[in-house]
Order: sequence, then structure tokens, then C-alpha cells
Amino acid sequence: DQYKTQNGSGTGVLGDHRLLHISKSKAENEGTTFQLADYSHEGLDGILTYDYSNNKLELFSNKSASFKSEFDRPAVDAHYNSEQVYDYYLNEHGRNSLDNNGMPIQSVVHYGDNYNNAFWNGTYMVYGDGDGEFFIPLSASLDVAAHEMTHGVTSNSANLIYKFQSGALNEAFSDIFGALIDDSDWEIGEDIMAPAAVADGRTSLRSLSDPSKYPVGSKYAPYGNGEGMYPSHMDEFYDLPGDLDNGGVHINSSIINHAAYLTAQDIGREKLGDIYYRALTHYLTPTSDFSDARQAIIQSAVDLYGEGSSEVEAATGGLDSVGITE
Ligand code: ASN
Ligand code: ZN
Repeated sequence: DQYKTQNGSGTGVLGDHRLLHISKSKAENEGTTFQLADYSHEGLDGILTYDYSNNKLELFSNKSASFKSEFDRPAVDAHYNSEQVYDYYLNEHGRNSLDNNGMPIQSVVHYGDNYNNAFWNGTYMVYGDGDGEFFIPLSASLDVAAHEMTHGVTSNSANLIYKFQSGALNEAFSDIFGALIDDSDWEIGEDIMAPAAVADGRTSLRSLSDPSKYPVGSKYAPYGNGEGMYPSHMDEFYDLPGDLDNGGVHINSSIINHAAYLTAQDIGREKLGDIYYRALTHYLTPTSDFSDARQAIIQSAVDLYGEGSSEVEAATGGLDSVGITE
């Protein structure tokens, strides 16, 4: 399929001009069309972006190689950001796609009606358009795309069960790599907050540097029972009634998020990524809890940098500081 990929371009949700890898096809009666289908990466079965506005999966296509209408923009960002995340995992960790075996990277845009979320469905990424009041189309945020794609990495590695502490670890690895892949900040979702959210002081979805600046269970992040703030220490570990939010997976994740943030302050983002990537793909298992994660992270730092290294000290210190001490 490689021969048919060519260059195209588009405009993102926030107005960015983006160069894209697209395909061209000539269908009988319909003339030439261009699709958001990128077969240019050796060993990867494609980066494919689909439209779901007709409630069925259709490869996102256009009459010209320039995708710039209002309708095109969420697809342009999903397609572009997918390639950024693919490149990160390949170049930084030698990982060829979500399964490390070249599986296609597929995204679906225009899902639902004013849908204020995005998710990994076990096979591909799905993005809502947002309601324009609280959220704009969610694919506009590279960290959101990276968060969802990292769910695909996790399900093909540690496969952490999406409940209670293992689920919170699953969420945390998505937030941590989301933050690492997207520029230099430690916020998730800062690019997709619409005017009413910003006016309300909600300038991102979650913060790794200061988790407790936001309350849980609001309309911006409908997880939890609305009491208290995101925890940044085990002393604040959130016990939800029943299995709300699968046992607080989007809430207690912020304890691990904060440990990673603290470690990165000492050794930088790249080493943090190397240590946590090794823990996720080499040591963690479906039933791992926070204590197992401590062991996995410290062991990974030892493997990569040696016993007694400053990297091991930083990895340990981050966990100690959030109260994960054994
Ligand atoms: N955006 C959320 C997530 O990826 C949606 C969900 O809970 N599935 O975790
Ligand atoms: Zn998630």
C-alpha cells in the first residue's frame, strides 16, 4: 500500500496548518478522492482516521488533498496527533505501534452528539466533538490523543485491569505519557477547554504537578461523587462508594501522576519516560497495585541506571513523597 501515500495538508481545530500523510483513490463514477490513510511508515499497517457522523465508520475523505473545512478539522488533528504519538513510541522506546507489532492506528471522530469525552474502545480511539461550551473537539489536544493511545499500549503490555488500584495505574500511565508526549507542561487537556470551562477556572482536565487544584466529579470530569479534590498523596486516597468510576480509576491515578511529576523534576522528562515505560512493559501485570508499581518502577530505574544511581534515588523519592513507601 505504501505507493499510494502522498502529502496533503489540513487545518486543525485551533487553526494550526498541518502537513498530513494521505491516500488518493479513484472510484468509478465518483472521481478522485483523498483519504486520511497513511501507509508511509515501514512496518506499520497504517494510520487511519474515520468519520462517524453517519453512525458508521467511514474513512475520512475529501475531494481535495487539503482538509480545511470546519467539519474536517477534528479529523485533521486526530490524524496528525496519531502520527506524533506513533513517532514518540517508535523513536523514544523502539515500540512499533500500540502492540509493538505494527497494528494499525485508527481514530474515529465526530462520535456522538456534543459528546464531551474521548476513549479507547479496545481497538481504536474515539473522539467526541464536545459541546462547544465546556469542550471543543477532543482530538485537538495532543495529550488527550496520547492518553487514549497509551491505553492501547497498556492493553498490549501490562494489561492492567481497569478497576481499583490496577485501574488507577492504567489511567496514570495514560496521563503520564500524555503529558510527556505533549510539550513541556504537566497538565492534561489544556487545549480542549471551551469558554464556559475556562471562565469557571477549569483550564485543564487534570494536573500532574498540582492534582488537588481541581475538585473531583464535576461536569468537566464526571468521575467520582463530587466530594473533595484529586489526591496527591496516599493520605488522601479516594474511597468511592461502590464501584463508581470503576473504583476511582480517574481519581487515585493522580497519586501516581504526582509521583512521576516529582521524579521528573529531578531527572527530567526523558529519563522519567524511560523508567516508567520499562515498568509498564516489562514488570507490571494485570493485577498490579501501587505497591507492585513501586517495585516495578524502582527495579526499572536500577536496570537502566544502576543501583545507587541518582535516577534510582529520584524514582524512589517521587514515590516516597506521595506516601507509596513499600
Ligand atoms: N477519557 C476517558 C479515559 O480515557 C474516558 C473513559 O473513562 N473511558 O479514561
Ligand atoms: Zn483514560
